[in-house]
Amino acid sequence: MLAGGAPAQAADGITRGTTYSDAPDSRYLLGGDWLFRLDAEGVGLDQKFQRQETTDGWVPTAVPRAWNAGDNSVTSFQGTVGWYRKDFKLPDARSRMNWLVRFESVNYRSRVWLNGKLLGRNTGAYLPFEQRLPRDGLKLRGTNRLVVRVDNRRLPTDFPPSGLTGAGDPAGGWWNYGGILREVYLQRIDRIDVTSVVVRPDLPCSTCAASVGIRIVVRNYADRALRIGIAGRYGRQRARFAARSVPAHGFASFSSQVRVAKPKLWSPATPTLYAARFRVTLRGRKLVSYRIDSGIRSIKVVDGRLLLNGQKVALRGVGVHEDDPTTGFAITPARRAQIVAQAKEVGATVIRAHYPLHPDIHDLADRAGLLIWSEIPVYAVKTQYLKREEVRKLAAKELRQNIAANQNHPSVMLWSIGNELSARPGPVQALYIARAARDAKALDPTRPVGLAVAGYPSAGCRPQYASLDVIGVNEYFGWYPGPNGQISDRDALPEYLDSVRACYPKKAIFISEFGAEANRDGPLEEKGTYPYQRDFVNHHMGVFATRPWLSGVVYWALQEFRVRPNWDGGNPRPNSPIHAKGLLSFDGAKKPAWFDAQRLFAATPQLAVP
Ligand code: GCB
Repeated sequence: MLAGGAPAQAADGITRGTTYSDAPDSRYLLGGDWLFRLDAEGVGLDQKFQRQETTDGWVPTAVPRAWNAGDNSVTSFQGTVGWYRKDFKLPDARSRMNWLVRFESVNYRSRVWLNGKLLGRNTGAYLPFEQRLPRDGLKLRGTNRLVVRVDNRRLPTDFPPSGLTGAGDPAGGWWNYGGILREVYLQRIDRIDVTSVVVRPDLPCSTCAASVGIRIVVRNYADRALRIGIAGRYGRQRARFAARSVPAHGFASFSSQVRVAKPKLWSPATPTLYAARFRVTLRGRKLVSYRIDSGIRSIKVVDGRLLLNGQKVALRGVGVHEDDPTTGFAITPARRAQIVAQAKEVGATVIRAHYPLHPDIHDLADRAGLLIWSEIPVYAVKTQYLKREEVRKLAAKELRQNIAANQNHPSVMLWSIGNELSARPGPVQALYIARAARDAKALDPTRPVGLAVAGYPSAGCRPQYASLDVIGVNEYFGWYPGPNGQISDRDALPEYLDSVRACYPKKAIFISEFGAEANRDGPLEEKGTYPYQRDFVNHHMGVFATRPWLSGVVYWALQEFRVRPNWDGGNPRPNSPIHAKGLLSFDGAKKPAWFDAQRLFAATPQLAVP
């Protein structure tokens, strides 16, 4: 799947190209052999693992790799420190080149050194970050040593936060896999780096011409100003950019507008993509090229409904986790393709996760016609922590980074700012929501902003949700009791849903979760059995079908995944740490309810509904 044009260079497992689009052609996968060292005693910094030249104490590993995949112990979940190391030679020794190292996802806190020198730190998984490799410390021809210290001990101020369940077990919604969970790339910079490309189609009406706004920001790494040109195309049309001078060590922004007279619209039914290609040139010679697969469609909330290309939708879909029994969250390209294929097979038009998905999944969803509910892992953060300025700052940063990383994908349907914060929000959450919605709109006015909330009748109508376009209701009526048993009875669901609608008539409402655990055969009346899960799916889907104002419904989840030690998920006979609400078992077998969901999804008109 590597694409980037140039022949692969195998030295040190470094190959040119990225697995995904929305990237320059100057990235090199930093694959091959890496080294790893667990540091449970926390002695690495004192013993200077970052400076160690020998390989004593290090064991071979590959990257991505979660060091605790398959270890279901409490200690594993609580996290520890691990070190990764890559000894490598640059794939191009020309001295005019600058280099960055790019990490797609490291869980959770990381520090990066090159040849013993600290380059920087990062906090938070699921979003990419880059560190510049300084010219003075970098060997053009010799062996360089990249060392990454990863600390995945969870704090209550992290996303997701640490905490304790009522029973005293560590809390959390998915397994705390430590390590470098997604790919690492080297990026070569031939004087000019493309720091961002935004391709934003605007479709005023479904039969209108589209106007595609393109903005490219570049940074000049050279000591003198450079006058550069950009040649671009969008589909079969040219995108023209005026040549400009970029100041030495400075930035410049290039803009263009392309009109597509009769666009072929992107939708789950017809996921048409337009190839956007850009070539940055200096005196006619190419420095770097960049590719994006774009799609023309509009997504808006109007009068309480989500409109795709001006038409109402009643989406059906599934929640996903990037989990795998063997690799944990460091999933392979084949596994990513499988997740998307399975979502399609069950008949989904939308998928949801609690964190930004891998860039490959975004690409696959663009091509397969799956919308993505794109969420940052601001998951069940307690108000006492959300109150802290530094927590809200990190959340705002993750939202910004998610938009920056994923906004060019037509599959991304909305920006979700979190999941299950307090169900009875007060001023702290109100402030968080208002600022997040404002920030998201400023960065990307073309997408709605949403939040997933725990569906409890006692929550009432909340003015704190005013600035949201979309409310996702996590609905477990008849499965969990909820506070004071208020959701024990599934017959209370219709009235509850209608009350939510009455509270928020102008917002689009989703069921962002509903589900029941099933890990065995047994009687229909018994929670945790396959018949119970089938009945649950049929009953709830039946209620949703009589609520045509629902813009979408997401079953939680497509497949089983690891949650946390002593997870029971409401199942009287749990198989901890496995979350068993999946329609597929962890090893991929279809449960009976899979076929119900598939049939009911297929029976629901999801797009262009009246
Ligand atoms: C929720 C969470 C989700 C859990 C689910 C459950 O509300 O958002 O992460 O997996 O409930 O099964 O309890």
